[in-house]
Amino acid sequence: MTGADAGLGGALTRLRDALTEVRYPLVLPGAAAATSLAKATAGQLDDYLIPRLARLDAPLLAVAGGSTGAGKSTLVNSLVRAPVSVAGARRPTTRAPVLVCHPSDAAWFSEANLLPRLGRTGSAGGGIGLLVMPVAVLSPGVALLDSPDIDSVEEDNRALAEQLLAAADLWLFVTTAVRYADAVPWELLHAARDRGTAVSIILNRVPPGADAEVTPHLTEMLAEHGLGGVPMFVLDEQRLDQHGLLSEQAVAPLREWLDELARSAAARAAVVRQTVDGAVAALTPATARLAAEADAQAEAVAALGASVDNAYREAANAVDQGIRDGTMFRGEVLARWQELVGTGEFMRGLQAKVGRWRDQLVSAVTGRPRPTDQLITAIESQLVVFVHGAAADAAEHAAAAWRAHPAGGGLLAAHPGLARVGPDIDARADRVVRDWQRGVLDLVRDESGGKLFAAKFSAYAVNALGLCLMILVFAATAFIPTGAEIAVGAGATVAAQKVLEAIFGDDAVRRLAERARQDFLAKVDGLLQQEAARFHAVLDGTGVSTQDGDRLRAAAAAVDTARRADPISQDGAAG
Ligand SMILES: Nc1nc2c(ncn2[C@@H]2O[C@H](COP(=O)(O)OP(=O)(O)OP(=O)(O)O)[C@@H](O)[C@H]2O)c(=O)[nH]1
Ligand SMILES: [Mg+2]
Repeated sequence: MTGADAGLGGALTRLRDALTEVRYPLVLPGAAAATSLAKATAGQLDDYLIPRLARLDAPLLAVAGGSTGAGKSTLVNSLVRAPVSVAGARRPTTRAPVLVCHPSDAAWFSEANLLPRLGRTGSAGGGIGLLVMPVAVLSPGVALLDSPDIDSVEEDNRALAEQLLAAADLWLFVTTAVRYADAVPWELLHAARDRGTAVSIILNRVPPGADAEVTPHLTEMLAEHGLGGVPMFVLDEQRLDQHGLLSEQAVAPLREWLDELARSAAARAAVVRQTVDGAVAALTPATARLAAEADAQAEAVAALGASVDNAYREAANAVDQGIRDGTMFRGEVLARWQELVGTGEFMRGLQAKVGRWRDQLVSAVTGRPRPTDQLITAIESQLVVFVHGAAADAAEHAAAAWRAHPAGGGLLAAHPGLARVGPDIDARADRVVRDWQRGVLDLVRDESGGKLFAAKFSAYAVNALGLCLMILVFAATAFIPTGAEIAVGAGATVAAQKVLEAIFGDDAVRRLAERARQDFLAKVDGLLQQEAARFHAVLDGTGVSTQDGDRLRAAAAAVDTARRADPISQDGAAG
C-alpha cells in the first residue's frame, strides 16, 4: 500500500467504508442503537478524524455546546464582540451553527475539510448549513463554533449538536448555575471523557454570592465523574450590553486562555492530539459492539433460514410418508383403478393365477384405452392436490417460525405473501407430476428393453404397466406378503404387484418401484426448494452478510495497529 492507502489515514478510511456498508435491517434489540452508532461513527470519521489527520496543523475548532439557554450564542458573540449568532429568549434559539474564525483560517473551514457533509451557507439564517464568519478580533489558529442545544427537544437540533461535538477538537461545555446538574449533558460529558476529548467547562450566569457554593460543588462533581482537572471558567450573572453581549471583562479569562492556545502551536497540537487519539482509540470498543451486533444479525438470518429449511424438510418427509401410507391410493385414483381392472373379479381372483390377471389387465388396457387416461389424470390431480397441500403446510410452518422470532415478524409483515404458497404452484406441481409420470413410463419401457411388449402391445402395454408401477409406489406397504389380510385398496395393489412381477420378476419390480418413488420425492423436493427459496430471497434481500462482523473487526484491528505503529504526531499527516 502506498500514499493515502497506507497508515492510519488509510485504515480509518477503510473502517469508514465498512461502517457505511454494514446494515442492521433485522429488528433485533440492539439493531436501532447499532444503526445510529454506525452512522455516528462513520460520520465522525468523515466529519473530523479523516480530514483532521490529514492536516493536524490546521486551525483548532472549539465547539460551544450545552443546554438551551445556557448562553452559548451570547458567549460566542461576546468573545468576538459582535452579535454574529442570534441569541434569544425563544428556546431553542440556535438551529444553524455559526463558526467564527480569523480571516486567515476561513478558507480551511469554508472549503469543507471538516464537516464536509454539512453544507456551507452564505448568511445567518441561510439554512441548516454551517455559516463560516471571518472575524478579525479572533487570533488565527483557534475557531469557535456556536452549536444548537445538545439536549434539545428538537430531534434535528440534538443530532446536529452531536455531530458538531464529534467534530470538535475542544468542547467548551457551557452550563449555568441553575442547570449544571442536568442529566443529559453529563451523559455527553461522560462520552467525551471516555473518548478523551479535550473539554473546558464554562459555568455561566452564576448569581452574586452563589459562586462560593456552586463552583466547589461543580468542581467536586467533575472530579467524581472522572473529569477532575479540566479547565473551568466561572462567569457571573450580569446585565448584557445594548448588543446583548457580556462585558469584555467578564469573558477576558476565557479569551486569554483561547488566545494562549492560538499563540502556542505546541499547546494547540497537544489538544488536537488528545482529542484525535482519544477518538481513534474509542473506535475499537465502538466497532467491537457494532461487529457483535452484525454477528447477531447474521445469526438471526441463519436461524430464520434454518427454520425455513426445517419446515420444507418436514413437508418433504410428509410427502414421503403420505406416499407410503396409502393416502394416495383412494378416492378417484382407487375408483379409476378398480374400474380399469374390474374390482369384483379382481377381489375374487386373488387366488387365481398371475397369468389371468395379466391377461385381464392387458385386455382391459388394449381393449379400452380411455380408462388408462382417466387413471393417469386421476393420479395427476390427486398428486397435485397433495403436493400443493405439502407446500401450503410448509409455508405456514415456516411463517409461524418466523412470527415466533423477534426479527421474523417484521420480515413477514413486509412480505405477507410468504405465508402462502408461491405463485403458479398448481401449474408447477402439475409439471412435476407429469414429468414423473413420463419418467415412470420410461422406466417401464427401458426395463422391457423394447423387445417384450413394445412390438406386441405398443404404447398401451407400457401405459398399463407404468400405471401398475405408479399404483405400487402408492401402496400402503410396498410389498404385501401373500396370505396377509388385505384391504380393498391393498388388494388392488397386489394385482398391480403380481402383474409386474410376472413380467419383470420380483427383484426388478422392487427396484423399479423404489426408483419411481425416489424420483417422485426428488422432483417434489425440487418444487419445495423453489418454495423455500422465496423465504431465502427475503433473507438475502436484507443485505445481511455473515462477513460484516469480521470485516468490522478486521478494519478496527487495522486502525489499532496503525495507531500503535504510527502515533498521532504533531507535524504532518499520519500515514
Ligand atoms: N442577563 C443575562 N442574560 C443572559 C446571559 N447569558 C445569556 N443571557 C440571555 O439568555 C438567553 C439565552 O441565551 P443564548 O445565548 O441564546 O443561549 P443559547 O445557549 O445559545 O441557547 P440555544 O441557542 O437555544 O441553545 C438570551 O435571551 C440571552 O440574552 C447573562 O449572562 N446575563
Ligand atoms: Mg444559541
